[in-house]
Amino acid sequence: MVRKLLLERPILVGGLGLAATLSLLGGVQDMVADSTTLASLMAAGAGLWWWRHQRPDTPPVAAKSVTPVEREQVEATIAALQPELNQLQQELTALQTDAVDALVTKLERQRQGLLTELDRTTLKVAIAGYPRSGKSTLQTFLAELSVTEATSALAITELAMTVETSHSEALADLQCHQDAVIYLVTEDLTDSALADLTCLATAGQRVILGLNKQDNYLPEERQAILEQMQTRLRTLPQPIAGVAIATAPRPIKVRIYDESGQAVERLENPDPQIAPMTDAVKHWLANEMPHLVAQTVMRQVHQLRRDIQTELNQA
Ligand SMILES: Nc1nc2c(ncn2[C@@H]2O[C@H](COP(=O)(O)OP(=O)(O)OP(=O)(O)O)[C@@H](O)[C@H]2O)c(=O)[nH]1
Ligand SMILES: [Mg+2]
Repeated sequence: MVRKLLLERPILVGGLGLAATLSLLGGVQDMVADSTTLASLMAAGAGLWWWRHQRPDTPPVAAKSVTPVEREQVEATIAALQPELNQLQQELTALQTDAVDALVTKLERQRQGLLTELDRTTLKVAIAGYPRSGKSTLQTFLAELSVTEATSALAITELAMTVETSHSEALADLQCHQDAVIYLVTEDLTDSALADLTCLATAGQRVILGLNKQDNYLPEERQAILEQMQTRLRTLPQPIAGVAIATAPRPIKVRIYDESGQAVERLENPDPQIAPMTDAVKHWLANEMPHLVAQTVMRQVHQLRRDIQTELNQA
């Protein structure tokens, strides 16, 4: 029965690993699914049908590209903060406010620090996502990458997004302290995740979206979710790539027949499928370091300007 159902769904072949593929093609091995797995597969198939019929495609909006930032622009913007700081010092001195020097010195130190930050040679990448989305598992692989890719260092931070709808603090943290963001989901984009991505894209942050645990889906479902995701990503103010990965695909049970016709069952661990993600990070490291760092520093400059303005408004 199980085998018959599997055979009736040739689309399964691509997603079940080599052992199962052989089983389906040549009858040498047999992929074994228990009744729970089968029920999940059928429920998932029904869910897919429903999902496809309930959700119209989001119409793409005119893409507003984010202007790339050059180092010189950042330096000029940092320099332009000096008169604002001087103005703050004068106003606070005129008001004889306590601790003028301490405040102005602190802000000036931050301003100088931004110039140093432009020379940073470590790429800061955050892995953000909901609980249990595979962030730590992916971090392990990327940490290996930073050892093998000798060009630049890589600093990876895991950032857990809560299941609440607003992530403003986490997003502010990402924008101020990270050069790029890997955003992990394990299902179709929720409105909350799309809001996060919109916020990051609007700030000009480099983001890649990973649909992790792709092994939880049949290939047809996975493709449908990925397409839906990519359609929604095209509505963002700057392009964000969406890729399907599996950082720790669950083991699959295979049945092998020996020469005497005896069946032996064993569990096989499929290889992780993370190449689209590691390729993206390698590309950032090799080709985009100065640009991504300049973008981050520019966001920090804007934050410092807002801080100075706040002090001026309160003076
Ligand atoms: N099926 C499947 N399970 C996965 C995959 N990647 C990770 N997992 C499992 O998901 C669980 C959570 O993985 P973690 O890497 O700890 O996820 P996390 O996002 O760091 O989790 P928290 O830090 O607790 O929020 C573990 O049991 C992993 O084995 C995958 O590609 N497929
Ligand atoms: Mg974790």
